[in-house]
Amino acid sequence: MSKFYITTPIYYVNAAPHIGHAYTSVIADCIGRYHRLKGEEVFYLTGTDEHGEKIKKAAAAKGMEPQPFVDMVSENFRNLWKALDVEYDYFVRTTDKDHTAAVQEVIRILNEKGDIYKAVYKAFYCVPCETFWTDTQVKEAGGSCPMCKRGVEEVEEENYFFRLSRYEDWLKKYIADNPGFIRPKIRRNEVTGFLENNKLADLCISRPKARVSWGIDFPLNGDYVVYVWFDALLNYISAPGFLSDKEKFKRLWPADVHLMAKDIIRHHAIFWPVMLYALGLELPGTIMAHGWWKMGEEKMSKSLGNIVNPLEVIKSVGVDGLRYFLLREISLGGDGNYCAQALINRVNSDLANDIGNLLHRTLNMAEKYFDGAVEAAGALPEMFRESFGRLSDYAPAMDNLELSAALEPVLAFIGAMNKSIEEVKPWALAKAAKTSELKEFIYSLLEGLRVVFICLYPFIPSSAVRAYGQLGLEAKFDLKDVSWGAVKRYNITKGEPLFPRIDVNR
Ligand code: ME8
Repeated sequence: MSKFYITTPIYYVNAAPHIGHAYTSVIADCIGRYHRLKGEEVFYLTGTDEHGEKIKKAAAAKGMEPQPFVDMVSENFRNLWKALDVEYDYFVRTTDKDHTAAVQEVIRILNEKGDIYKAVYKAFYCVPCETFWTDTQVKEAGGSCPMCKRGVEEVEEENYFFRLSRYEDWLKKYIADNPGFIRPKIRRNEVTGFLENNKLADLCISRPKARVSWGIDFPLNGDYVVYVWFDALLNYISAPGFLSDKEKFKRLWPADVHLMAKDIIRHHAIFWPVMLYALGLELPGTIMAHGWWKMGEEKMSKSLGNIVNPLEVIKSVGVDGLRYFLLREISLGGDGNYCAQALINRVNSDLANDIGNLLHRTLNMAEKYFDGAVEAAGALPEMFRESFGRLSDYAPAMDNLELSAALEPVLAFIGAMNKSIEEVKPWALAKAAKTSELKEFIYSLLEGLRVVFICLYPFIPSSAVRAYGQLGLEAKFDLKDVSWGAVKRYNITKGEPLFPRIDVNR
């Protein structure tokens, strides 16, 4: 059985999750479910990033100690994934014992290889981004953090460094030789441009406890903790068992897809590959950076306070309404503007009018004309030959992480089926007692729906399960069943419409 290993970033627990976090996790869930449809062993890793100054400050602001605070916020993330049907396989927390031990072991290994040294460090630090910047970088950004534009602190202290610079030439060559490693192309160009214009500086991987106390003990010196990003990136190997389960690790590593938003591409496309290479480990298949959900011109972010709570959205459009909107509205890589009206329009048009209505009408007719029992009749009708054929574009698009594009042939087939009802006029066939023609037609709609919900399952899993219940089918989805004529007899159980129209004036 082949495996598929996908990750989301591990999210900071300084505040509750919002639509941006939901976006990444739902994309990863959709891709993971698709690979399960293909019969692969999927390992979907997510989790929370729980160390660093910013977390400690957030805990203090609530009058709490860091550990109970991170326990509480990490739980919020798990609750949201449950509400969003995000089916992960492992939830890593950077305060986990296994993770901590793996981080410390990695530092020992790299130290033995001569990749770690101690030196005085002078730089500017941005607490919200937990990132150091050089004098030039801060000057170029007009005296503030180049990433978030907020104020930075000047820091001068002794620290431990990882010899990133030693691997600069290797990294440049690796990126040049592997065009699919960083995606989309715009991010690949950004990273390549950065490497061409900047000498790769060694990475400061420790923080003195006198300044940052909430972190993993630095194994080479008890007066220090590990830099939060160095700690966090290692979750991708600690969770599949780098130290704790060698067999599992061998089976799962390397990750196939690391998914994240574009703002943390450099950490993943520069620090991370070098860390892995220095450790003698294989590199992940693809580092895929998606765009941002924005509110007007601004990125939706907890620090800007312009966030939308996914749990509130689920209350109005349902879990699959939100999932569908996030996955359909923007193609992976681009930015999107979050707008409640666009969300409602999308749910009403695609889900209620097109998909839900087709299912409901078909089930009504199956019940009315055949008491809900419809036997296999006829081959793939000529009128569906082209649109059904186009479904062969679905899997290549999904394999290539083009989720919104993968939906297009599915929606086109649904459109063709809706149109065929108007053209064939089954009510006229019934009136003329053309029973076999009528049965052939209703069977073809049921078969079409069966196939459509296999393709939609990764996007709207709970609705696909409900639809299968109404079609009288066991909800076992398999990509191999996207073929015509697999079900010999339908015994349908009509239920409530899958997607009631959302009334805007409610
Ligand atoms: O960066 N639009 O954690 P974080 C789209 N702990 N995606 C968004 C978004 C938005 N407006 N806002 C957040 C960290 N995201 C580190 C990661 S990984 C080893 C360490 C999503 O809590 C997106 O996936 O700031 C982004 O990369 C991530 O949340 C940042 O989460």
